[in-house]
Amino acid sequence: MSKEYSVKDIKIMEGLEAVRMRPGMYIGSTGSRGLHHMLYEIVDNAVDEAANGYADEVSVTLHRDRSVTVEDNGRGIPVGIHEKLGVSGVEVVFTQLHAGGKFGNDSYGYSGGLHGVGASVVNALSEYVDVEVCTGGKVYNQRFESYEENGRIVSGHPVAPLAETGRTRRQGTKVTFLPDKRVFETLDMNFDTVAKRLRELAYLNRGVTFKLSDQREWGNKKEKEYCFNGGLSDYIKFMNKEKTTLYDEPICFSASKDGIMVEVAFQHNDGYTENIVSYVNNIATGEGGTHETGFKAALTKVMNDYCRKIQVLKDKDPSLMGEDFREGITAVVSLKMRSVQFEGQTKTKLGNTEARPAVEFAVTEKLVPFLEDLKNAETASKMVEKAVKAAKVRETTRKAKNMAREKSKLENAPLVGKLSSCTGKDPLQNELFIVEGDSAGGSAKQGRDRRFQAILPLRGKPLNVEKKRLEAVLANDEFRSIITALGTGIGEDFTLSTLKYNKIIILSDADQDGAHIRAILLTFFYRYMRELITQGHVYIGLPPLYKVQKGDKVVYAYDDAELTKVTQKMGQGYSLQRYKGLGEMNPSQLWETTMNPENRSLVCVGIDDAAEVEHLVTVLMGDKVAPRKEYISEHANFNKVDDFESKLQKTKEGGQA
Ligand code: 28F
Repeated sequence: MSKEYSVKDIKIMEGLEAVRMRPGMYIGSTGSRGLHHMLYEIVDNAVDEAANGYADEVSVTLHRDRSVTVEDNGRGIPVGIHEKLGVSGVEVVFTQLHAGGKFGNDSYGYSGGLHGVGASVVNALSEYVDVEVCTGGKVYNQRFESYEENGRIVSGHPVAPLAETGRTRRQGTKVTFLPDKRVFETLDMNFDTVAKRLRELAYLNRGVTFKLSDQREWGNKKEKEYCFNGGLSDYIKFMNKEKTTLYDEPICFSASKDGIMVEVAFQHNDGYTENIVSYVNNIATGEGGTHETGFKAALTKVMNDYCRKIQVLKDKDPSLMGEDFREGITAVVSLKMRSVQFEGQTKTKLGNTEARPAVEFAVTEKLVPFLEDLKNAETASKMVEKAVKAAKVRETTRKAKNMAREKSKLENAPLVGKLSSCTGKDPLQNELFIVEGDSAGGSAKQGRDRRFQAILPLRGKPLNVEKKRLEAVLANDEFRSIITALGTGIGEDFTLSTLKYNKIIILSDADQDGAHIRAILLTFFYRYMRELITQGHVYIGLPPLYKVQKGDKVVYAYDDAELTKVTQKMGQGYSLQRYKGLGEMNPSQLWETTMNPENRSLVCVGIDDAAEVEHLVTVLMGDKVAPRKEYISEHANFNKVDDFESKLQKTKEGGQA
């Protein structure tokens, strides 16, 4: 189907060609994460319409043929003809490559509804896109297709101009698209992943209803619906659900300054760690940035001023530290603003300097009157009391930390004695295996490549640090040897710059104890060295579960599914060994199956959904037994890695999520 392309058409197509040539530039990857970004681009446009107050419902449907439908009940994409481009607003949104592409030059316009930022990217990477707009009592449709024509790929080309196809009283936009199998490694959206993102959007956009329907399996239709009229306050309640909170209602407020809308909610629990999650335009800023800095600075200032005002702090007393006011805090900071600069390793750090004063303004304007309002006296005094206690313990912990640091320096040898370090000195090459048990530790020491692989055997279970203060952690030998071996310091002193190993690989048995040790180690890293996880340094080693032997042919299987394949291929007359623990393998087997980078498989631990991980750590590691029993009875699956870590985003080494 060829026709003369006008100069305008060629310019538009060149734009979409650019997307198809380098999809990773626009949606991050062509693996599972990139596929989900396709959906999120369209959902974001519907959310824009809702965030601007014109829609209150967004629905997502996953179809059998792997196409996806997103629908909102907003005003509908404009159907009028764009005066300069001579095509409808719908065609503009789906064929014009907006400069603001989130994954292009990482600026993203907001609130005033710079819609359709990513719609053209989705169009370029889809086999087809069907758009239906209901507005002004009429239904309009337009279809875009990507196809190959004499070796050339045409991307996202309108089959025909926007056409009026019926009448209706409804209004809104409905987009159905089929991601192009020539671009994506998988077309399988993950229901839980999508559901979690929609739940997060529901918390961030109060009062908007998000629906998800999975129609891919006959007879196994799954539905989810989220709507939180409490918005961020409900989000805080979700994250604090299993915790003992110091006051019943989260403190929440919002304010705008210089065109930046700031929303904040927080609530203290009786724990000792801080958990602050932040967003810009509904995008999680896992690496923090100027908005988080503003929140921390303003909270510290407002709370210290308040402590002085009520004479808890005398003039001669030093101010409390920010970390004292943040001990036990669960907080969410959500900004809506234009032309965002994302920075950092994974482009999830907010760089705009103007965001800091905007957040400081919101906290100062709203928290000061809150504290002074006598109806909040109980809450205010709980916050002050918690901070004063934290400051006292900090003082003693500082001494304990210094002592521990001195001790670890002084006793470096015996402490590190447990550690079999490697000869190589390049942190980027080096790997530290934290191995459960002395016998496995012994095999790992003998089997490893000592040029770049260090071994730290753990004797028994380390301390569960959830609900423990820092000095208890520092007093625990196992963690002291890990802290010393890694070289990063801990908590507030943590710095990645002195990390001695690029990969920290947890090797534990594939049984309940192994899973528990893994969970304890991950809790420790999550609580006191979180950047090790967010920067992708923490891995879980996967030892084989089975050894299948026939004659001198030996094949290892890493899970039940693989065992079936291996035994089918092996045919009759094979012998089967089920490994109960790492200690059953001799050094060369352990090396071959689990440590040799050539053929081992590792799971990289990441945090895809901070709120979910926060919630899980509390449920599984906290001191309340009932919710843990309930969760485990629902989810336990101790044969595989999928238990506690399953909520942490996992990617195979060198593979996709
Ligand atoms: C299922 C996905 O994409 N919803 C959208 C709108 C509404 C407007 C709009 C969108 C042209 C280029 C500005 C309507 N009336 N859901 C969606 N709803 N885009 S996308 O305008 C796009 C303009 O950018 C809209 C008045 N103003 C804006």
